[in-house]
Amino acid sequence: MSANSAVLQALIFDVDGTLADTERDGHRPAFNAAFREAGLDWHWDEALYGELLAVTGGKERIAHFVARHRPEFAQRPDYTEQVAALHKAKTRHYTQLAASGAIPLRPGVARLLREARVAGLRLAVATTTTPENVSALLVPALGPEAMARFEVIGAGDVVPAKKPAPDIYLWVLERLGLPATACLAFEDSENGLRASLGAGLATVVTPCDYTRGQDFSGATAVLDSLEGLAIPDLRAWLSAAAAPV
Ligand code: XBP
Ligand code: MG
Repeated sequence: MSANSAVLQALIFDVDGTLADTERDGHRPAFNAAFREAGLDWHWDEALYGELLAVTGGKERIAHFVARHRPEFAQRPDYTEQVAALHKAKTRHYTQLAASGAIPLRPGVARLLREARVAGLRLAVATTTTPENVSALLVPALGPEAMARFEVIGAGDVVPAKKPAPDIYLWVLERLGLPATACLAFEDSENGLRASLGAGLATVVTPCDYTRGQDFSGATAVLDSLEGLAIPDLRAWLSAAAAPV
């Protein structure tokens, strides 16, 4: 083995768009339900939501929408509390949707997680969504032990700067106690890829409906799905990514 070859020790997964089509099946409907419940006339249709996804983080996305489309709402003295309350309600709607089984995992995800565990790879999550959304998605799909499969879960506001900042990946790497060269990241979006590459991680991208067509330059591989992907492929890609050019 050459001094430059890297040994794969951990897989770090983005959640939204990567493990499931959560923006389509969960987040957008949950935002709209929260707006309706609050008596607001806001409705994010698919096209608008596609634009708003440029901003990661639900609270940040609401604030971005207000700045662009409802600037008068930001003048309310309780504006910050209103955004927090809307986001809390949105999370409640999202977790209810997920618990009902309405957000299936993408093809190949459950199998790859299983095979990774059998192969002795460590698993982690790096996401901008809230920790409760992660378990709400994974427990119905993978069973009650789902969360215990992941050694580190980096989620939500544990870092102040969300993707495309690399902070959440750096936070996860530090807790894993591993260098980026021993890990592979899995992402679905340009923002996510910028975050993982910024942390020095070789990254496999599986675009979802909302992110197809984005710029994935720098990715180790861009695939339709994780279906058919085997652990030896991942080991080979990591070695290739670490090899001198
Ligand atoms: C996911 C996001 C999140 C979700 C909403 O990005 O951008 O904001 O849309 O989650 P990534 P919250 O997949 O790159 O992590 O409302 O819970 O913040
Ligand atoms: Mg994503």
